[in-house]
Amino acid sequence: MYRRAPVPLYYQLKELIRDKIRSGEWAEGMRLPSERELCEQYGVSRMTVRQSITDLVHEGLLYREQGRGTFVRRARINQQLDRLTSFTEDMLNRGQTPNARVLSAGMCEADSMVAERLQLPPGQEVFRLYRLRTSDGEPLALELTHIYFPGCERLLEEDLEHNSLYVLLETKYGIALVEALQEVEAGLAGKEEANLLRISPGSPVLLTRRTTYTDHGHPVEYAVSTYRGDRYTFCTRLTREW
Ligand code: 16G
Repeated sequence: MYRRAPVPLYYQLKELIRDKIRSGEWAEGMRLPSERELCEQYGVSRMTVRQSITDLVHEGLLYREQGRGTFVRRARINQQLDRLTSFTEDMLNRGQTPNARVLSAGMCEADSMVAERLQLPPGQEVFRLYRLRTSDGEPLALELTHIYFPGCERLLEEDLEHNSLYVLLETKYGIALVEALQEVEAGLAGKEEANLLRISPGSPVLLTRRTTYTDHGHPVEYAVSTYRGDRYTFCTRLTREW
């Protein structure tokens, strides 16, 4: 710590902690030394330690557990937004084990939003699937998807807990998924969602709406997903056109 540096002490300590996490010296799930220990170790006041830690909790690098202490959070999931991938692919690419819990599955009448996105007349019967997506046992997202193609009711017989929806569509139903339009918006978790995602009600979430098209430009899927705001970072590469 450099007392004379123009950078405030709390900021220096924060960056020091960030480096320890980045380098892996402080591993995922590790409990931080107590406030008192940190004060002694770095020769700073309790206020300074508190401010650095609070900042890092807000940034999502650390989390507090009542009565247990402060811990290093698991690394966020960096989701690239330049390729059309499924949840299963994303998690397998990270070396993790994806899973799905089907909360409901059935045929329903398309409401005006679903009908518009899938370019169908309102009231058309579509397949509706609501799943909780987990990876290595950790709940990450809720996905509510609507699928339409002639004969989509056959999806009712599929095991969507153990199969990837995209793999089924592409291999068994011969539907080539080629592109999607996706929007991302900020939101807050409702009580039920929070419960399923194991976060506190009112926590920030990332709401995404995806319309997926076949090679003939027909929309086949309209999905609304709720991602945990504390676990996801969406990244995209931007190139400048001259
Ligand atoms: C992704 C998609 C979702 C799709 C699902 C299929 C978003 C942002 N992403 O999560 O639309 O239904 O993958 O996953 O909505 P699966 O092939 O693993 O079942």
